[in-house]
Amino acid sequence: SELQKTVFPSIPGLFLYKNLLTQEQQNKLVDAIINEGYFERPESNQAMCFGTLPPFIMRVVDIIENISSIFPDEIKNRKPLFDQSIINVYKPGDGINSHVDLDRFEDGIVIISLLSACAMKFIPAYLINKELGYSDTSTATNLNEVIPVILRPGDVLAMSGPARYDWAHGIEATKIDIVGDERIVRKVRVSITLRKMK
Ligand code: AKG
Repeated sequence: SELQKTVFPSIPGLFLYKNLLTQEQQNKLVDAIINEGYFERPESNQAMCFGTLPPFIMRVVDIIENISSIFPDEIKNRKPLFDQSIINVYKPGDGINSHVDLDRFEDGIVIISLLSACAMKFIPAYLINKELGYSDTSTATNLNEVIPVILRPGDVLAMSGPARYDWAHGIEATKIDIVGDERIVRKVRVSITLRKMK
């Protein structure tokens, strides 16, 4: 299948690769995550790995490594490309506050979406720092500088440069996202965030 890359003119360094993972690849990832037992307790919604990432994640890293210009060369050529992963599980209505990823992580971050679509909202980072504090994205929805990015199962989002440092990203705590004339009823969503520690 042909690789589809969506760019966002106002957010340099933000690339969305729609449907990068086939349904089978997505199913294998979800099965592996369940089999690892990370989420056996109903209250657990986050699992972190450091160092050598598990084989089921490395299979996706292999796919990502083959995408040319996903990151600038100096990021793309580092070894390893990623040494930390966070798996997040969101029930319908769950979100994540708008944030810029911590400085302890290198530039060049990837988010893999599984099982459900959602809208991730990008807002200029200075709004978070200077005006909102660490606020939830619903506050930012009133601002006209919000850029919604619909993430669907199998999509891979890449952030580097301005997308990583100058824009904050978050997911509103809502069961339904409205983006233009699209209405997304959220199901359980799993994401895998890949980063490299400094
Ligand atoms: C983070 O873990 O820092 C995220 O931004 C995760 C975003 C997502 O789950 O899609």
